[in-house]
Amino acid sequence: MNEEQQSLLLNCSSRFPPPQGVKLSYGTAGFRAHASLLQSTVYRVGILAALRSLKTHSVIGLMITASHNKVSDNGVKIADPNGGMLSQQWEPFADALANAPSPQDLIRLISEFVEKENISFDGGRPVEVLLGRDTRPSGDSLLKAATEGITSIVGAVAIDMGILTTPQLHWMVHARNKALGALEHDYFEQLSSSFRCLMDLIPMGSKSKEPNNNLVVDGANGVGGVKLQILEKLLNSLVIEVRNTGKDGGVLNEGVGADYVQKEKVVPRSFGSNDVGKRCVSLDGDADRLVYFSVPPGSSTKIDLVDGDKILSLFALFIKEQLSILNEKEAKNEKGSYEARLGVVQTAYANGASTDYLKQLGLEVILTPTGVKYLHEKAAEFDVGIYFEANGHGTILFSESFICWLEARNNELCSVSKGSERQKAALRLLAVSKLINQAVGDALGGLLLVEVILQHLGWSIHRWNELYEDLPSRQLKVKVEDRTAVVTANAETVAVRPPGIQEAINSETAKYHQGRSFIRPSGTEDVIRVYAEASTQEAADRLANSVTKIVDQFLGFGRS
Ligand code: NG1
Ligand code: ZN
Repeated sequence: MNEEQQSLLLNCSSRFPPPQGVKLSYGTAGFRAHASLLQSTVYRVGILAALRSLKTHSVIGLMITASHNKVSDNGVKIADPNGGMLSQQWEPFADALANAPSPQDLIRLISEFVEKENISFDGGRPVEVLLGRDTRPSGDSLLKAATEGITSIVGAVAIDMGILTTPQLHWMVHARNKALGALEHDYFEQLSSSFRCLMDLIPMGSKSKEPNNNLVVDGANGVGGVKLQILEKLLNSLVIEVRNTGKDGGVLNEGVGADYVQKEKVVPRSFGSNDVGKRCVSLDGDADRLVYFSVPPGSSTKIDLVDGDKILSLFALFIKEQLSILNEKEAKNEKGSYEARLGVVQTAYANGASTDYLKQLGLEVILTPTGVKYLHEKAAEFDVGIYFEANGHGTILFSESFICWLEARNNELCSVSKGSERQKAALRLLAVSKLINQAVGDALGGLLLVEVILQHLGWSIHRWNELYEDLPSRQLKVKVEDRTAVVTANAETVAVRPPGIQEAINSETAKYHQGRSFIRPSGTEDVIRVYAEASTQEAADRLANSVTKIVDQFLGFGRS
């Protein structure tokens, strides 16, 4: 680093002192904390984004959001050149940067890292970092801190893309690095045109007699509902009522949103007995998650939840059907047929009944630790890899080679059997690959794909929910002195530390029919999470409570 660069960093960073007595960690999805603690962290992540951009000679994204957390929290995460999460190899550097005690330490760290990574500052053309933020009030000043961080690296420029959903920013980074249109308008255009294409390809016979085009959306008082209202105008065929847009005084994620609905299994605010039987969907605060639900007759608060596992199952069913149409009969012996590898990826939070169902479909099911960075990585190993967390975060990844093959196949079929079922299947798969975000889980693309598949199959939300019956489950969280005392293995299904805790959990779980339980430290909150499943709700609740007590005995000082 030359002197100009050093003094620029010194001047800027002294205006962003790190908070005292707080240790920050990049966690499951970037840094998250009370917004008042984050000025310095976001400034430093701005520096990291600029360095990542210099290193990769690509556009990088920086998103300011704390997703489903309280409105008073905020957070920051990086989108890598392919639009995915920051390379895990850079996470230790992110942690070190965020926790460097003084400007001098910060500069030393950066100098060493730049040398080790061979990052050059005189690359000619300036490198770009795209910035986005959700609707949190603290977002504006944090965005300024990020901009200062980016511009304290010579040769890096910050481009503010405004208030966005998290997946929109990831999509833009992905598109820009492929030299494609990467503005918000391009995003809406791609989603709406691929949705219309899929709607046009619905077989006449499968359309239900009374197609239900009405959807009620809980926008979590965040950014997603507002963006969906813009998108709806381009769709022509869906009637979307958005509630909890944040414009009517509601608070972000408070009693609303996908996380609340999935964990509490009750209606969000502004929903109730008048909604019995309607198809409803909840987004989270930054619109990278979605869960569907309906209000059963006679209820005003209880819901029938259709979670991420069921969204995954619906997608898997549809994709599997299209792949088998493509490979049908005469196609088998034709030159160029392609046995696409379809795989699904879940975490230990996936309901046991969903995993059984997917296996019955003959699918390869892989389990990874929590956090989309792990799921995404595994899904990318397939030609078509579908991943979802039970909480509704997930997407479908298509390999480049499969997309190329599909495009060639479609052209070929166009000339020999235009309009055939096989050509339509190829077109549908191509449209799905454009509708569903290839960078990260996206509630808007996910919602449109669910809607089109339900229409394709002629299914109501009830029919969809009957794919399999969820095993009753319960999630709790336990506040402990040191959550890092819990260390897990086997995709978080086993706690290997503290010694003896897994044995205690096992002997408790063995008392329950269809019992399953595991614990893990949260990557976004200072808690240990407890998950329990059993044959009845009462039993799942009891098992979760007993495991909570075990955690307390081994580690804790109280439960929330
Ligand atoms: P943690 O706090 O590590 O459990 C939560 C979710 C993850 C993921 C991240 C990021 C659960 C149990 N965990 O992580 O699945 O979505 O937030 O938002 O829902
Ligand atoms: Zn989110």
